[in-house]
Amino acid sequence: MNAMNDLSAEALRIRITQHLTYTLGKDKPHASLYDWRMAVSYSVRDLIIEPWFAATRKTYEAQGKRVYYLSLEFLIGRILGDAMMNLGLFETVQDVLEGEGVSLADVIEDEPDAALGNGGLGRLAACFLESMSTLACPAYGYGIRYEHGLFRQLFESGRQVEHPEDWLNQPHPWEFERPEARYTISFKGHLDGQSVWQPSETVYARAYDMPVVGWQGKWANTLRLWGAHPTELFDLEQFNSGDHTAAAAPEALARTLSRVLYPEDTTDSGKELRLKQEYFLTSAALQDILRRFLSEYDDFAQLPDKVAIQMNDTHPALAGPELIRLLMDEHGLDWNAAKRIALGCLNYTNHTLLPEALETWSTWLMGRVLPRHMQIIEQIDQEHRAATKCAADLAIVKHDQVHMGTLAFVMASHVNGVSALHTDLMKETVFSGLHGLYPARVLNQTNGVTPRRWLRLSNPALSKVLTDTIGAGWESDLARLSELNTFEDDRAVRDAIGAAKRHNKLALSNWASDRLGITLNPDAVFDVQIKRMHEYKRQLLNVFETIHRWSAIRSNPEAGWTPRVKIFGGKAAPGYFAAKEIIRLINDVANVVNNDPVVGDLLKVVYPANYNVSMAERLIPATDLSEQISTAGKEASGTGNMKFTMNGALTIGTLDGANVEIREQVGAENFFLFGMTAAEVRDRYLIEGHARTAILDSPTLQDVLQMIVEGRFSPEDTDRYNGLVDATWNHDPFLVASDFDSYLAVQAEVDLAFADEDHWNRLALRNIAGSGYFSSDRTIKGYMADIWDTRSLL
Ligand code: HBZ
Repeated sequence: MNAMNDLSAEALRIRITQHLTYTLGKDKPHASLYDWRMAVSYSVRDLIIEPWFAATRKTYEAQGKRVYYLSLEFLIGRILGDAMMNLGLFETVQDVLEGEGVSLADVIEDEPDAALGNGGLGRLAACFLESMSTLACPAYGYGIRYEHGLFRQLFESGRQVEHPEDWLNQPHPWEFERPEARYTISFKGHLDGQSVWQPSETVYARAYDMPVVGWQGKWANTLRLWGAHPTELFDLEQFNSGDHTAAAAPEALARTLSRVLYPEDTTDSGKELRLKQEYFLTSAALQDILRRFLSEYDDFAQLPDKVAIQMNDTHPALAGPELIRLLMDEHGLDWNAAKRIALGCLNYTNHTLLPEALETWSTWLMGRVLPRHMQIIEQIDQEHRAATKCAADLAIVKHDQVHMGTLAFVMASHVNGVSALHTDLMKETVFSGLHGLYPARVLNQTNGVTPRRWLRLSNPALSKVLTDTIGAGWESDLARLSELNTFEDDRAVRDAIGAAKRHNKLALSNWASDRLGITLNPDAVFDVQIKRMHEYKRQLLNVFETIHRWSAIRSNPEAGWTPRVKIFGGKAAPGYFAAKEIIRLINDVANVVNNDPVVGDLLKVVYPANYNVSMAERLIPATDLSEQISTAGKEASGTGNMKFTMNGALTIGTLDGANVEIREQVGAENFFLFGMTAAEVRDRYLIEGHARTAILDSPTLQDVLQMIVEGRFSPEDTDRYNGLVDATWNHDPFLVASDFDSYLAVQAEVDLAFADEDHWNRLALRNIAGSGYFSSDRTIKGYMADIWDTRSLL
């Protein structure tokens, strides 16, 4: 069934021992956990090389189109377990390590998360890479090899503090450095004559390749990450004369470019270094793409038939001007040809409509850092305005700002949103003008997630139930999960689904008691909200409900409550004050609730620090209730929502993003819907004092806010949340107050439904059965057919 299954445990044991001995220079009695992890990783990696080479050979032979996915973020997570699972090696490795007295779980846990992303956008890119390999779609991911990924979150007295992340502190066994794949990236300087760029700063982009293996090891693509290196060598003369700092300056300057990931998510940070990072990635990727193209072809007119470039949001939107520049200034094409070819290759995915996330750069900064690109952008803009006779509002450059969304839109063949609702809203709101000018350009590709990592790897208990029930093969054909529906009335199947969930909840409880010293009641509803901390995602609504529940239990502990465990996870951007206040409030509430003997086991609040991909893999399989409660119209899609559904959690959610499609797929009666629609939200904003009105209409919410201002959760500092409560009364930008009562009512329905265990298992079954649509394989097939025009090579 699978190329790697033939490998015997003995053969693998020999390979691992050889790496331990000859790569790591350790003998078994002295090998540490790290040594074992490295030896196992190298041994598994070796087995990817053959399919990787074979895929490259087939791609060259087919002479077809290649896909290039440009993204400032790839939130990959741990690699070893995923590679073992895709190669079908899990049991074999386990056997070998058991024989050596080493725990596979410990080995897997020893690997740091590759956190080269912030949240949804970066994790989507990682799921897409895996699906492109599974589908044998010839593709490269291009990104930056950040030395420090997303910061490590700690809580000090309930407050978030950020610590640097250091994943490259240890050798990274999955990458291959390619010193020969190196490009010069230029900045600043001036234009000679009309438009000959004389840059004053240069760095090298050096390639580091990671193989990305798909399901059953049939295909592997490459994730190529760029590291920045100095072009000027170390100044020995200065060093010898004693100025050690000045001697190292060029090196320091270059390396800052790939030093850290910007921790902002759905916000625009507007820093010069960020612009340089965006250009660094884009230019290196495009130079590499053109070099590869020229190694096989000689006529650039063919480029759009051989190359599809996907811009993951606007961060690589300099691809338009940069491709024009390379074709003109480096390869001698004229303007019209260069622009036509660039447009033919480029596509743009939008991930958010939030105004604060739409990137702009001042013409002053753009002109200083990239003078030639500023000139090209002006010309693209002039032609765009002349050809469409558009209103001034739709220009790329306006009020001395370059609008990257408009630039990306104008320079793309296809522009897509990430859920049906989001794409509709793009057309109706932020991009309505541009959509009117280019009506065939916008299309939808609803997001998906890889079922290999998010079900098979992270939830072996449920995976076994699925295979036992509907047979093997659902991992690469997730629509088959709908076959579960025919087992809805089979009590044994419902019980098995319930038992798998309980198994995962117990595992999570053990982890929570080891790591957080808190005991969780496995009979409680495990109610989970994990995602970036942002006001629009409304963690605040969830805390308010928690406070109400605590108070209601206290006033009548014998009322037959369904026990709850509220779990939160997520990081706030370091400068996002409002989000950080919500973090602190959650921790303060947890402190009071968890130490209240009156509520005891009926309510617990857990907020483990440093939520990341590995923690998601632990939490999602153990979740009963998935919180997807953003203000309608604000969450472009969501992808966590899909992972939960696949793992048999029920959703409490608004009609936002992909929740709409999840509800359609699983059936409205199996989904806890509440809150205003996007259209109602739009109307509500027009009502002056909407928050005050809603609060005055809700005695429960008044009580909750009162408890907070009285300092019930911050007795040592009773004024701590005055600002937050005041903002809720007077601003409430995401309509927490207006949706509060509706949310409470549906939470009560959840309690009732959960009390009937067998009924709940039936609802879980229907959710799993309806989740097949949300495989990223389906999404990638959509991109291949509608945007890239590429075919699978298997
Ligand atoms: O992209 C997320 C959306 O919020 C989420 O709904 C969606 O599921 C996911 C994948 O499509 N967006 C992001 O993670 N980040 C951004 O949209 C973003 C935009 C501009 C920035 C930084 C981040 O400057």
